[in-house]
Amino acid sequence: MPAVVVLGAQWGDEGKGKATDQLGSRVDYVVKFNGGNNAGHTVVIDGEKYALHLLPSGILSPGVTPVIGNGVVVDLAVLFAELDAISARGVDTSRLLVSSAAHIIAPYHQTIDKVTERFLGKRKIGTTGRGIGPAYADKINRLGIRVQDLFDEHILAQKIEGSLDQKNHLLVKVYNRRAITVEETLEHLLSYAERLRPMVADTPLVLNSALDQGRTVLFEAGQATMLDVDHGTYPFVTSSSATAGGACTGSGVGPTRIDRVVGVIKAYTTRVGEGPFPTELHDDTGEWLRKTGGEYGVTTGRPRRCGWYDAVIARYSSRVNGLTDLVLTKLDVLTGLDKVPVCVAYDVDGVRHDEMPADQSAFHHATPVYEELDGWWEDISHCRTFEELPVNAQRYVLALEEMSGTRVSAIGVGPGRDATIVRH
Ligand code: 2SA
Ligand code: GDP
Ligand code: MG
Repeated sequence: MPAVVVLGAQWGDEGKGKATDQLGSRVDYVVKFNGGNNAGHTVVIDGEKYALHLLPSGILSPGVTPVIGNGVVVDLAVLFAELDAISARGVDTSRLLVSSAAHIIAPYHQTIDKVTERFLGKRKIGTTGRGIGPAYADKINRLGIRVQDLFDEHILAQKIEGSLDQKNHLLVKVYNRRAITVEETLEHLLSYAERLRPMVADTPLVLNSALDQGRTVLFEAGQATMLDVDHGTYPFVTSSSATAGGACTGSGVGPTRIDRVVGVIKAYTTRVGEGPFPTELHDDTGEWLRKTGGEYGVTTGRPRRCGWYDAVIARYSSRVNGLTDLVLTKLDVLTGLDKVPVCVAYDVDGVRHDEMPADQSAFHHATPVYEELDGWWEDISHCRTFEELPVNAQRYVLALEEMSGTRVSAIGVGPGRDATIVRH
C-alpha cells in the first residue's frame, strides 16, 4: 500500500478521521490535501477523544510525518492553537511539514465569509464561517497570499494591498462595514512567520522522494465527494477538490503513483449546511439517527441533517473517484430497526433515475425509491469478524456492496480505534 487516498463518499463526517488514524499506524506520511479548518475529524484512542480541524489526523500516530499540502488553505492562528492544544496532551507535533505553496486564510477572508452568508439570507450555503470560500476565491483570482510570502515583508504588504483593494470597496459600499487596513493584516500574519518557518518545506519533493524510497503515503481528504467544487451539489459545496483528483493537485504527487482510493461511507447519510438531500428524514426517525449517531458538527456544533443510505450516491462516488474500496462506518448506529430502507434510485417527476441526474434541477426534485432490508436488534459493537455480525447485518453490508459496485473492505461498529471489522 505505497500510496492510498482516503476520502468521504457522501456529504462528509463519514468517519474519515478514524479511518485515517487506523491506517496511520501503518504509513510514513499523512497528507491533508484540500480544505482547511472547516474540517472536523474525531479520533477516539483508548477512550480519549481528539477533534482535529486543520491538522492531518495522522498526527496522532507516532512515527508518521504529517503534511499540510499545497491544496490546503491555512489559518495561522488556528494552526498554532491546534498544535498547542494537542502538544499539551502529549502528542509529538515536531514533524509537521507545511507546503510553501499552501494559501493563507487572512482575517478578512473570515469577515467576507460571514457577511456574504448574512447577505445571501435564504440563498446562503451554510458555510462553517471559517473563510474557506473567500480564501480559495483569492487563489483562483490570483490574489492569494501563500505561505512563502510570509518571509518577505515587502512582497507580503503588496499582496495584502492587492487583495484588500476590491474587498474594502465591497465591505464599505455594499456591506456597510469598516475598511480593513494593510497594516493590521500585515502585523497579524507576520506575528506567526518565525514560528512557521522551520515547518515550511517543498512538500511535493518530500513526498515524491519518499515514494521513490518505498515509503508509504496516505492522502486524507477534508469534506467529501458531494461537497466537491466540481462533482458535488454545486453551489451547495465547499470550495476545494475533495475527490480523488484533488489528492494529486493538492499534494504534487501524480495520479500514476496512487495505488488505492478508499471511500469512507456511513451506513446512513448526513449533511450539514444547506442544499439538496433526497433521503433526508424530517421526522422522529431522523431525530433518532441524530441522537444515536451523535450527529453534530465537530467544528460548529450544528445538528447534522440525517437520512437513509443512498446507493445512487455510493455508485456516483465510486465512479468519480475510481474507488478501489469502501469503508462502511457506523453500522452499529442502525441496530434496533425492524426494517432499514435504502434508496436504490430516484423518481424525478415520474421518471426513474438509476444514476445521479446530471442536471441540478432534477436532483433538487428527486424523491427516493426505497428498498426495505431486514434489520437486526443484537448489539454489534463487540463484533470483530464479519461472521460475528447478525445475519441481517451481513446481508445489509452485502447488499450495499452489490449496489455500489465497490468492495466493502472494513466495517465500523463503534467510534474507538479498534471497533472495526477488517474484511480485505
Ligand atoms: P465551507 O465552510 O465554505 O467549507 O462550507 C461549505 C459547505 O461545506 C460544508 N462543510 C462540511 N460538511 C460536513 N462536515 C464539515 N466539517 C465539520 C464537521 C462541519 C461542522 O466535521 O462536522 O462542524 O459544521 C464541513 N466543512 C464544510 C458546509 O456545511 C457547507 O455546506
Ligand atoms: P470525519 O469528518 O469524516 O472525520 O467524521 P467526524 O469525526 O466529523 O464524524 C464521525 C463521527 O462518528 C465521530 O464522532 C466518530 O468518532 C464517529 N465514528 C466513526 N466511526 C464510527 C463507527 O463505526 N461507529 C460509531 N458509532 N461512531 C463512529
Ligand atoms: Mg467531520
